[in-house]
Amino acid sequence: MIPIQGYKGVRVAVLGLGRSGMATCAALDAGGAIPLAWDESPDTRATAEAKGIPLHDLSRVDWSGVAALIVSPGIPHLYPAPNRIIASAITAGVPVDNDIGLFFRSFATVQTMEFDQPPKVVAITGSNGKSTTTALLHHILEQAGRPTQMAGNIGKGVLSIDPPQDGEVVVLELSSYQTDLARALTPDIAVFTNLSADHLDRHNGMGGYFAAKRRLFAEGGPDRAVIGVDEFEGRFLAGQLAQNPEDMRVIRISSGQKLAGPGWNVFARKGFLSEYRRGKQVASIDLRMIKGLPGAHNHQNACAAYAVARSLGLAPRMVEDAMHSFTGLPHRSQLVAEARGVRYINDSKATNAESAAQALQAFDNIRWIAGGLGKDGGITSLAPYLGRVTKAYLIGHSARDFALQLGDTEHAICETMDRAVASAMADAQPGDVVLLAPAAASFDQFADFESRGQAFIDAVRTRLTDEGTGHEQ
Ligand code: UMA
Repeated sequence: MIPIQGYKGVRVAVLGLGRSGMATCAALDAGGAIPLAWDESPDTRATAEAKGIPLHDLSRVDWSGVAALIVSPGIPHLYPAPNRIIASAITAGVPVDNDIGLFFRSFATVQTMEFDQPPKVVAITGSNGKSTTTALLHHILEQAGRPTQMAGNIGKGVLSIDPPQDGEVVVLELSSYQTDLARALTPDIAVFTNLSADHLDRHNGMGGYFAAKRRLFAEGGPDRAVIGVDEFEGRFLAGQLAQNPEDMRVIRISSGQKLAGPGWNVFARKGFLSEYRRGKQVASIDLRMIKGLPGAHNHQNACAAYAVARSLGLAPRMVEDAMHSFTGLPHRSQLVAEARGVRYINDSKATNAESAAQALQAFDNIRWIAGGLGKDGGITSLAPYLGRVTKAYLIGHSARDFALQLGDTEHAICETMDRAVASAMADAQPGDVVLLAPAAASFDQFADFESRGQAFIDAVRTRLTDEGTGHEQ
């Protein structure tokens, strides 16, 4: 845990007692502050109380004795409408911050201790790929023997990390909710992967969403910025941050375009990652051979993680070797096993047609396990990718609806995950990919997309173990 500095003996209100709020209360306590903890859900309050957290009703608090209000990322402070407790703190003139702001302030203080190699913080934001980029970079650093921890939007509150060691690299995934409110944002290296419409209600449109992400690169910001330039906003941001086109503090990255500028560029094209500095190629990696990073979207993640690793002084071969042992995030293009030339991929996170499209584009000869609780429009938008599907194995509530939308694509109604895996495995030929990418929510048969993914993993591994074949990943 990172003890919070600067609030010793004073009252600090904490609204929201999920992952970030609980970590914040503990870190404030460790730094000698007096947390006033509250959550608007009675169930969560009961859970917090059971864990020994004293509660303080913030809807009735006298703000005059409160130094700051720390807010969880899921609670709106401005749009679509400010939460009423946050609004009352703002009206009373109380500073509103979040765990990310507290982290950067307290981490800077930790760094004044004696270190041969001061710890560094890498912060990764963007609309897509930030979790994979975060996990991949963390994996590369681990493989290279550098001390490293990861936290943030990837599921662990930033204040829960251990105090950093000498030479450590802390890798943080930050969402727009988190960057929007933090009162301190001072990473050593910051990454902007890409931009597409998301969370627009919380940011009052695309302009607000981009502005929230840009805060990570505010004037006087990171020593190095890694910027995806496949959208105009990224090109604009890179241009704003660089003193001139040769400025090596900005690394431009792309998936699909050859970047010919005179600065530092990393791009993936036709399955190859290339690094250019001042117009000269300095390294190349054959990404087609890296099984844990399939598809153009993952090639962009590879470029971003590679650019950061190079900024931290790692050699290209070391990065390439580490990429080979990356198995992906659980439930996102996760390579589960490989047996008799057949790969088994878990993309249970593909809960809608749009994200299933990403998965389908990444492979050929697909034996596609799909279905569940379908969304509006079903899978009609996936027609352009069905040529890659050898056969579909349909499960859950939407199985019959999906069957009607498959056109000429061969299919079987399997109902359950277990039967779908058994049929796909029996039919699969060397070179095939058995892909779970449901294009539907999981709630008809499972508690969440994680348990659905786990059911796929269990079904695959049990069968392979029974057969005595396969390499588990
Ligand atoms: N709450 C209120 N009042 C409200 C709304 C919520 O009191 O008006 C309370 C809820 O009852 C709940 C708590 O606030 O107890 C929830 O806080 P939260 O939603 O911020 O959730 P945390 O558990 O603190 O998790 C947050 C991030 N969640 C969100 O941004 C929604 C997690 O990202 C993150 O991993 C975690 O902090 C640790 O940093 C998740 C996420 O869904 C993965 N992120 C979004 C995304 O990726 O699209 C942005």
